[in-house]
Amino acid sequence: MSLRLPRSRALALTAATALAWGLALTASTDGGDAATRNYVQVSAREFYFGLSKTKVKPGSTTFELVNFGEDDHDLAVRRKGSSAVKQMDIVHPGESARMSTKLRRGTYVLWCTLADHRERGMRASLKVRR
Ligand SMILES: [Cu+2]
Repeated sequence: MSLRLPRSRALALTAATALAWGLALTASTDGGDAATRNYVQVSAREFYFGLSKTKVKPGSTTFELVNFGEDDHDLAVRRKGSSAVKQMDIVHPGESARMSTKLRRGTYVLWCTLADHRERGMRASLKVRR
């Protein structure tokens, strides 16, 4: 059995994380583009992916998958036109996990790789541009 975090606890953690990233962004605004750090929260439910933002600037990006559903989910990310897939481990209900990767200009597709979740709606796209 996996340990289930109460929903409110998961939300509080996520808010704290978002705040920390917000502060990091604020602190590095004078650093120029090299300091670009994106944070995208992906809310997972059956069967839906909700993104905290659908457009980011090129650079290091942290995805945080928060599983608000009742099934296991995961997150895979691929740039359109590329075959390279970045994927995280399974996230159990009530839990969250992060994955960082560097994004370049283009359109990225996000999806859940489990069973037929992608076909059922667990997919989204993210635009990366200046
Ligand atoms: Cu899924």
